[in-house]
Formats: sequence, C-alpha cells, structure tokens
Amino acid sequence: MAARKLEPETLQRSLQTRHLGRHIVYYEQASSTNALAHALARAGCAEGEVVIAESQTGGRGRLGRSWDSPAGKNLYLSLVLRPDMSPPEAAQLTLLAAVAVADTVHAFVPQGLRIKWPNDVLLNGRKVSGILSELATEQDRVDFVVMGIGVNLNYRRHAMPPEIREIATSVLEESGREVDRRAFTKTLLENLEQHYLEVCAHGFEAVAECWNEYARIEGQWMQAKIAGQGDVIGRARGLDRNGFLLLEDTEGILRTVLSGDVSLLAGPQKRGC
Ligand code: BT5
Repeated sequence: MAARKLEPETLQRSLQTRHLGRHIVYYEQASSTNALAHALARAGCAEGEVVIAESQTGGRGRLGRSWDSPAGKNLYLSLVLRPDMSPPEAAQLTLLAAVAVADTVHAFVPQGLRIKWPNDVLLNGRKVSGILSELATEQDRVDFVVMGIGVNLNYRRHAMPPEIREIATSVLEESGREVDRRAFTKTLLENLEQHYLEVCAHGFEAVAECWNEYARIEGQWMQAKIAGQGDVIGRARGLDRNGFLLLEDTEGILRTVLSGDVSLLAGPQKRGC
C-alpha cells in the first residue's frame, strides 16, 4: 500500500497554531529542507514558515554529518523563526525544539524517552530524532533561525542503512504501530508554538525545566570534548543560564560544554587508564 503523503493542505486545515505552519512549502524531494528554509528566510519570508519534504538527498546533521532521509516514512521539517533575541539566547532554541519533539513522541510512545544533550531524542537508548538549528545574525541580534527537525516515524530497522541500524530507531519500531504522519506533524507544530510563545513571553526557565526532566542527567558521569581543552570527564550539573551543559570535573571545577558530543560513562575515570 502506498504511504499517505504529508500534503500540506490537509495538515493546515487541522492545525491549531497562530503563526507556525500557517504557510507550508512542500516538496516530494529536497536537497535539504534547512537549505531551502534558509533561502526563504533570506528572501524575507514571515516567521513560522515551514518547509517539509517527503525525502532529502542531502539531509544535514551537525558538524558536516548527514541525516538519512528516505521517502514517505519519516518527517523532515524546517521552520523559520525570527526571535527578538541575542545569538546566545537563540542558541537555546535547540533545547526548546528537543522538548517539543519529546512531548510529541511521548504522545505516541509513553515509555523509554530521553533527551541527550544537546539535540538528540532517544527511545530506549536509540536515536529517534535529531535537530539542527542554524542562526543567521546581524550585528549582535538574530536575523532568523532555521530549526531543522528529523523524526523517524514509520522507518523499519531492517530498511535502515547498516551505519545507523544499531543506533537509530523509529516510533513504529518502539510502539509497534504505524504513525499517522500528519497527526504527528500537527501535534509537533502545536507543541513547538506553545513552547516558543512561552519562551518569548517569559524566557527559557520553564523549557529548561522540561528539558532537565527529559534528560535526567544531573549527577551522571559524562565525557565531553571541550574546544581548546580536549576530552573532559565530569559529573553533569545541569544547564547554565545560556542552556550550555555544565560538567564538574574530577577536581571539582565547573566546565562549560558549548557544543560537540557527549557520552555517558558508567563512573569516574582517569585519563590514560
Ligand atoms: C542531527 O545531527 O541529529 C541533526 C539532524 C537534523 C536533520 C533534519 S531533517 C530536516 C532538516 N533538514 C536537514 O537537512 N537537516 C534537518 P547529528 O547530531 O550530527 O547526528 C547525525 C548522526 O546521526 C549521523 O552521523 C548518524 O550517525 C546518525 N543518523 C543519521 N541519520 C539518522 C536517522 N535517520 N536516524 C537516526 N540517526 C541518524
């Protein structure tokens, strides 16, 4: 049976948002929805513009990595935001997106959900979603943010390429049920808007609290790469006021992890052991 398409007209009719997704640009196939949303934003599109593709030929991850994007099974969506924020504030929008994705996945799979800093949403330890936020700045203010979200919905493990089969999962794999991709996308856009309006009105505190609940990292031993300092091992001490991860190293010094990858460790370890 052919997969139901994510055609935007039906999605828009049911969408209960004020700004996000009021205009959706839809492609059967795109290079990268983030690249297309960038072009729209540079051409002056309104806040809330959404790009959705059924498949991507050049889906982007962070740090030059790629996002596997086969046709008709998953969600590949990019959203243009124009927040009145400084660049460090806007960097926290990735946390907001992770919380909105987690809220949405939770409605479909109530068990085994976790956020891994900064932008992975995991189900039973495997990645179900990745987020790529890209900022365009003008002097010291944000001109626009492109928030790219990929979620594996009806992606069967046996259909995944070998490179990700062991680390990735999908909502279907974890719940045993096909996902209505339109219903998922509608709920996701509504959750994104709700958190975004809250952040614009009252700041990041409430979102950071939700993020902490989903991440449950407080006190966990982790290893992170910190620019200029190499690998650092420490206990997670939550997020700082800019949304960066704090690690207390083995000497009790608090280190800030700005970007890059972190891994969970079983316990304290010394370098060179
Ligand atoms: C991310 O990067 O997790 C961000 C992914 C963002 C994708 C969306 S799709 C819509 C929008 N348009 C784009 O072009 N991008 C965004 P990162 O943390 O660097 O993770 C990338 C790594 O995840 C890869 O190196 C693989 O190991 C793994 N990976 C690739 N495809 C995957 C998939 N479909 N499911 C789970 N893991 C995947």
